[in-house]
Amino acid sequence: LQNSHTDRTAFHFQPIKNWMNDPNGPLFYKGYYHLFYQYNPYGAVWGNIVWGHAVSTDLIHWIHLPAALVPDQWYDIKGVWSGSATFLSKVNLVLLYTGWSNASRQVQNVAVATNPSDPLLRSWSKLSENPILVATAGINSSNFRDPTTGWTGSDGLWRVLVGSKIDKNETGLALLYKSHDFVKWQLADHSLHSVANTGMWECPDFYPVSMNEKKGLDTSVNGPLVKHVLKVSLDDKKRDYYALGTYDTSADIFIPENKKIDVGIGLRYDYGKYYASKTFYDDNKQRRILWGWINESDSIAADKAKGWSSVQGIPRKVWVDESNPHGIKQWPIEEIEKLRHAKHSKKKFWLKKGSILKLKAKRATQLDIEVSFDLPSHNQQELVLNDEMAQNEAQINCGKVGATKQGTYGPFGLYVLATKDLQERTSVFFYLRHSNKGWRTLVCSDQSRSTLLPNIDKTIYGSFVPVTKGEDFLSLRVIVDHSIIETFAQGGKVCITSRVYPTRVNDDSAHLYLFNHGNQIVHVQMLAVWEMSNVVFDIY
Ligand code: DQQ
Repeated sequence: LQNSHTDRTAFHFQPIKNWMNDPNGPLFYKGYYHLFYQYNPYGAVWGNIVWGHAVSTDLIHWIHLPAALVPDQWYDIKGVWSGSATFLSKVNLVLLYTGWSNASRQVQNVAVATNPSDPLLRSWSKLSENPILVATAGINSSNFRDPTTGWTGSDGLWRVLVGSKIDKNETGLALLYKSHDFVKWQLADHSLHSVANTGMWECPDFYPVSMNEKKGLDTSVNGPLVKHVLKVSLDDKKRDYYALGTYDTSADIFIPENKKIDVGIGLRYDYGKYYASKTFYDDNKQRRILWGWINESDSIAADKAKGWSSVQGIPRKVWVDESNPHGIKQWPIEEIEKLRHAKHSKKKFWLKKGSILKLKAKRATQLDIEVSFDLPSHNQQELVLNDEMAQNEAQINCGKVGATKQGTYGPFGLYVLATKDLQERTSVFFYLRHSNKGWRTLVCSDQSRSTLLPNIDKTIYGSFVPVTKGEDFLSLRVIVDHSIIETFAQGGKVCITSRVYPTRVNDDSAHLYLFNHGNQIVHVQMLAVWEMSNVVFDIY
């Protein structure tokens, strides 16, 4: 058995070859979106990290540029690690990043765009004052990294966060620094926020969200109809957690809406693979966009053999979930719809118990699928507080059910990247579970039969789905691109990203099915399947 060459994606962001990890400093400037990313120019495993760089006018078609930042100073000679971009003014753009120094310390540095008239931002110069932040008393220089985009407070001072932890009790925290010029910084006497037992907080991200509009907000905006999202990447779990809360500017602290689902112990951006993510404010379309790194589920040996590792998820627009005061919604940016063609759709039909319905799709390795089902009528939904306990329960439940066990309502959903005999298939489905308070909805992404290959992480992912009053449907959007499957349930309230490596599925032989293994008949309100075009990346 062999990984098929079709593992490489057709419309996700990937370098031509080699290793990639975190997205860094995304921004929009003079008509171009810029993506920087952690990149190893010399191999398909982590190491020798530089800032890879690519530009695009639509976030889909990319031009690869030479690396923007490479290790060439004592303070970053072992690696140019993650960081963010900040506009000090419309034409004054800086990057703030972690350097791994010659003495293996983590320090923060600034690079300035040296030719602001170049829309491709090809030249950067590192400040002579670098490093501008070093770990001081009480901070371990091995836990001191990933500065955020800066924002200004009412006092006009710049603020940034740096991820850290307190060693003795594994408290994760976001150190707060202030500056009037982005060069000389002062550590505040308290962190912006901390949560016990969450371990190292990598790649913090902190941004305002509007409570009454889907529009995004620039990073310094605050006010009565504004809440804030604090996201951290938990090194121990390799998962991105967020919380919605209030940013009290006078005290300079973040107050979560609900302490039980505080950062690191509550909601996740994605219940599959998704890490070290970062947002930026897109001035061009007044929205906030989220990028996330999706690593491989196969072995290092397999990555070396194929010569590359990791993809970036399709950028997502994020905004507050109007039906849930604690959560946000995420949806693939609208530009991706330009790749849709050859639509097959069907409306209002029944899926009998036990049915497996083959759907039309010529090239089922590259699809965008939307499907919605009627919410079973006597279904009184119990809303679940998606804390860690609930998350474990969801994952265990999805694992137990798999896509084959029969329940009352479900499992029903999609088999994607399936062979005709269903020996290989990934199942994305709903399953309704009864508890003494009513029904609860689970959404699951089951990789257990995604490939005949051994040595692949085939975890069955799952989460509870908040189905709120007035919602009489259950919906899925699933984007399939060879080895990545991104699921957006209930309009983007819950997301699950999976990596899969089928051996017998290629562009001509991949199949797509709808299935219902529940006891009850299921009504499909709407189904639409689009084939997706390939994207050609250019090299500058
Ligand atoms: N990746 C970077 C670090 C960051 C980690 C190094 C997260 O700056 O903490 O490649 O994946």
